[in-house]
Amino acid sequence: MSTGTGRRFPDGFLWGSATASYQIEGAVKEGGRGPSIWDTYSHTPGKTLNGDTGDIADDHYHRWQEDLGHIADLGLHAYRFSTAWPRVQPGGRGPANREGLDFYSRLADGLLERGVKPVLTLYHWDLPQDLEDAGGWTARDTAYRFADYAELVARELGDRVDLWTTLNEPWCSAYLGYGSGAHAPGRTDGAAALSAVHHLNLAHGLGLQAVRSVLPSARGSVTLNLHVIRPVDPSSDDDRDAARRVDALANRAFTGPMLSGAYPDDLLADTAHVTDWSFVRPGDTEIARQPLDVLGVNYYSTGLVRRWDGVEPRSEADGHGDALGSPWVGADDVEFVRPEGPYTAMGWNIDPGGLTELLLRIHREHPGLPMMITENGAAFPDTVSPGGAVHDPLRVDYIARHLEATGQAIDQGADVRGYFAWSLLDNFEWAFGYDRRFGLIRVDYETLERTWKDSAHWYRDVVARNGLD
Ligand code: IFM
Repeated sequence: MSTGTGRRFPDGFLWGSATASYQIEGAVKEGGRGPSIWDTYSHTPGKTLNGDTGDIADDHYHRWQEDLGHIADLGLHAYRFSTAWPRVQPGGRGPANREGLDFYSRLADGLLERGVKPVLTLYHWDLPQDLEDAGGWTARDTAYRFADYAELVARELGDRVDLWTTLNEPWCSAYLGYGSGAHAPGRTDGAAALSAVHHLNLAHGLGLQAVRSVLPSARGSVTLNLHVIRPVDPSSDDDRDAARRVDALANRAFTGPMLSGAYPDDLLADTAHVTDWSFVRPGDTEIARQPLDVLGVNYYSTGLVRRWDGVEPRSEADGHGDALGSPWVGADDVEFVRPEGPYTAMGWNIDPGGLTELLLRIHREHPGLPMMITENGAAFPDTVSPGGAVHDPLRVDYIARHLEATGQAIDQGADVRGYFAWSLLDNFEWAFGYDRRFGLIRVDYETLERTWKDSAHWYRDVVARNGLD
C-alpha cells in the first residue's frame, strides 16, 4: 500500500467530500417532494440490482444534522451536495415548494455554522417525472425549466453558496439515460441521446445565466466526467481513430460548447447518420459558453478502445449491446477492451496516471481554467470486523494514489484548487443499488447507523496536514 509520499498541497487547497440528493436523502414522498425519473426507474422491475430504490437511502433528509457532525469532525473545508429539483419544484415548473427550499436552507446554514463551505450542484440526475413525460432532456423546454429552477434556488440560498455547479456528469444523463438505458429514464435511442447532450449544454448555460441574474458575482462551474480514452495499439490509425471518436462523444461534445462555444466538426460528421443536429439553434452554443470560475472534474478510471472488425465477438468489456442500447452513439465499429487491472468493485480499472494526464490536458487546452476534483473514490466490498471497525486499505490506497497523481499535475502547472472524495457516505449507487459502497463512512442499511471506515480516519488526517503522510 502506498500512501506516504509526503506530498503537500498548495495553501488554500479545498478539501471536501461529495454526495447527491437521490443517493442519500430518502423521504421521497415527504416535504412536498414530487416524483423524479429515478423514482420511476428504480421502481420498475429489473432496472436496479435487487430492485433497490432511493425511497429511504441514507435517510439523510431526517439525519442531516448527524451528517453535518461527521462533515465537521472530518475537518472538511467544503461539502458538495445537490439540491433535488423535485423537492424544490415538484412538477418541474411553477412556484417553489417552501418546504423543499427550507430543507436546503437549513443545510446551508448548518454547514456555514460549522465553518464548511456549501458547494451546490443543481442537477445530479433527479429530473422531475412530469418533465420527462413532456420529453425530458430531448425537449428544448426542459433547459428553460432548468433555468427557472436554478433561479429559485439562487434566490433562496443566495450568497451562502460558495460555488454553483449547474450539472453533474451530463454524459451520464444523456448517454446512459437516453442511449444505453442503464440509467433513468431508461430510453435507448441514439438520436434522443444526442439531443439530450445539446439540451443539457443549453441548460448549463441558461442555468448559470439565471443564477448570475440574481447573484451577479456567483462563482459558477459544471462537473464533467471527462474520459481518458486510449487506443489499444497507439501505432494503429484505426485504433487511434476509434479513440478520437469516443473522445468526441464523451468529452468534446461538452467541452466544445461549454468552453469553446461550438460543437467539434468531427463529432457532427461522425454522428451525421444518427441525427442532423437540427435541434441546435443559432446562438445556443454561445449561451452554453458561460464564464466558469472552476471546472469540476470527476475521475475514476480509464478506457481502452480499438476499431471493431464486425466479425469477432465484441470484448466482454464493450459498452455496446447486451439487453441495453449503446451509450456510444454512432460508434458501432468501436470496441471497448478491458484495460489492465487492478479493478474496483465496479469493475473499473485503477489508473491514477490517467488523472494526471487528464488534468494536464485540460490545462493545455484551456489555459487559465481552474479545476477541482469534484469526485474521486472507489467501491470495494467492505466488511465489518467483529469489533465493528471497517478496515478498507484498498480505498485508502486508491485515494492516496489519486491525490499523488493530482499533485503531479499541479507540479506540472495544472491549476487544481481542491479535491472532493466520493463519497461521504455509502449510498444508492444507481443501477447497482446498495450493493456498491463508495463511502468514507459506512451506512448499515438495516439500522442506518453511520460508522467511520479506516479511510475516514485517514482522510481526516490528510485534510488536517494538507497532504499525504
Ligand atoms: O455515484 C456516482 C455519482 O453519482 C456520479 N459519479 C460517479 C459515482 C460513482 O459511480
